[in-house]
Amino acid sequence: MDCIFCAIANKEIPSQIVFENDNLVAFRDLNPQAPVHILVVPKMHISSMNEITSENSHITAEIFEVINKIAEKENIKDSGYRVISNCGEDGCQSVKHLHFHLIGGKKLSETLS
Ligand code: IU
Repeated sequence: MDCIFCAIANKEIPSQIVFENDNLVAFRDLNPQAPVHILVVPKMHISSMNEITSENSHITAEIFEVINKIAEKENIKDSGYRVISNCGEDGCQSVKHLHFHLIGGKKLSETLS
């Protein structure tokens, strides 16, 4: 299976990693939409939010534990930030490996759609 985020997680493709542990990796988005734009992804291939199950949901929980630590490191914890996971076609998910966008460092738009 060809998956770009699996390749990034396995260090087959270089990226700017800001955090990593056994289960997940966080790296800077190649096309940042804000001063801070980091993608947090499970190392295990999970295609999207639709594939979160009771067997793998501990990794998603861990991702959310780590997100606020990264926000602190990036100095956006107090000012605030947004976490987004696009899912499927209408959600405009372009990479079919579960990922959470951590976006901040500026006042974000009030509209989500
Ligand atoms: P999306 O939610 O699937 O649309 O987001 C995919 C993101 O992955 C998007 O913001 C891209 O800029 C980003 N990205 C990346 O950082 N590095 C890559 O090699 C590829 C996409 I392909």
